[in-house]
Amino acid sequence: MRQCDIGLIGLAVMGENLVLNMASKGFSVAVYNRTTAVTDRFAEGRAKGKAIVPCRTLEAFVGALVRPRKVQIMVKAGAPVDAVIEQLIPLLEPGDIVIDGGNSLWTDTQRREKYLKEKGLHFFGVGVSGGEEGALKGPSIMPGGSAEGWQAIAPIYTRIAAVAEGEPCCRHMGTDGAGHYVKMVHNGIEYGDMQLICEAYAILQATLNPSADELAGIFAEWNRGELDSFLIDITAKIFTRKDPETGRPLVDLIVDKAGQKGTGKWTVGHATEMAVPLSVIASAVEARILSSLKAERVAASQVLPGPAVTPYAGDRQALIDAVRDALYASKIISYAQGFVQLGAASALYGWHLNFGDIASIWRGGCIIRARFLNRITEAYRRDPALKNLILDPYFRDIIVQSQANWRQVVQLAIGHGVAAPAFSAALAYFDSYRAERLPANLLQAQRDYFGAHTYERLDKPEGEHFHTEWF
Ligand code: NBP
Repeated sequence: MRQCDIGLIGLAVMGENLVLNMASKGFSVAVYNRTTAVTDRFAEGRAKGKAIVPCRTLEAFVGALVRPRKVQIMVKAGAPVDAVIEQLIPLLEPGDIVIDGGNSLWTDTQRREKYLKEKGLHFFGVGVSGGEEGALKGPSIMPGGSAEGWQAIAPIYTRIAAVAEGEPCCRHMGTDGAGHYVKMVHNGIEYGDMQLICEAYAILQATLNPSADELAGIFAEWNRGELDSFLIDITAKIFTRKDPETGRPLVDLIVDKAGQKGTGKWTVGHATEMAVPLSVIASAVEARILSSLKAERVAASQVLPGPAVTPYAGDRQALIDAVRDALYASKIISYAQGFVQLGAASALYGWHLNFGDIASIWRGGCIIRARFLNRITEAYRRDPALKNLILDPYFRDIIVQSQANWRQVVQLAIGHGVAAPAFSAALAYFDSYRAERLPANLLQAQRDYFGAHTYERLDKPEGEHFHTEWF
């Protein structure tokens, strides 16, 4: 049997397409799937005539690989990954490399890396973004694992990754769970981006009531500027799609209940655990949860009236431009928060994440690919120790210039009774972060009042604690 460069277990949507991507780049791939019929169907279908070796047992699969063996697992995240690892261990030899390319929780990856290291095996947690099409044509790839293991797998993963401005969208992120963590935050940022776009849409609808064709034009126009990104582009295209049955814009017929798989919640949960404000992404996760309460919302809409609304009488184009500015400023805040989270996790786990590299590998292949990621890379190249993206001169200037429009749009949303939780959270973060003084003095007094938690005083040295008998 031909010795293959790499093997992949799990021939569902992502696995199949990754295998075809690898084969198209000149790598030979052994494949295995728990249900043999799936392997057979693939072998007889899309894999036919390609350097893809279908294997019906794990023994045959492992035997088909060149050493050190590289085995990518692409099965459902969670217990299935552990099950496959357990089956592989007796078949592998020290120095072999196991790669989990699914959306695994980074702490699972850390646990698995430690476990396999004790057995002399390398374990890589590889974040893969881009969905089905990305997997086939070139995803953004975020690998985490040992430097030694990376040497062995780098030629394959940098070759199958998307290419942005001549550079592969794949860099070694750091040890153990670093790759899966970065992928998780990527997904959180994706949640934020999508919610911000939806709020821009909701505000435009409430104030200007544009047609779907007009909305398509607005988003297409935005996509020609700094907002140029995959998500803005597909949004413009979505508005152009007509339902063949009714002739109406398809988007108007889609039920307003959003689903989610969990990576957004993981991102927000760990940010909170590390005391990192992640309000834009948190708002996005909550907005999806609230949207899913459709029956409750419909009932509430009958008994909870909103404000009396006067039609928007201002300049139409000026408002469209203002919404664009509010969207961009809010997006910058969302990324600023996400990168602060990455910094905190990097310090916590000793990953030495390179933020400029991270922004640059998100430029291609993945869902959040966008022109403005270049600006983030530049900001971190200017100052690798940058505490917060909004302190970088480029982003600071944009936010300051957008500020009036941003505030006007949030006020309009509030006045019209339109929920804009992510826009509002972004603006509140900006106003809190730039505040020399917050009302936390009163909060500390309250804590001291009921719990004798003590407080510090502005007129006394830092670190000196005081308590008052309030009653
Ligand atoms: P799924 O997440 O739907 O998993 C299906 C695969 O897992 C099948 O090959 C199935 O084998 C296998 N499997 C299961 Br389920 N339990 C198993 C077990 N105990 N032992 C062995 N194999 C088992 O596939 P997917 O949508 O291709 O996603 C794969 C991974 O990539 C996931 O972690 C996902 O979160 C991640 N991801 C997905 C996307 C996307 O757009 N879909 C994007 C980025 C990342 P069977 O055929 O025998 O049932």
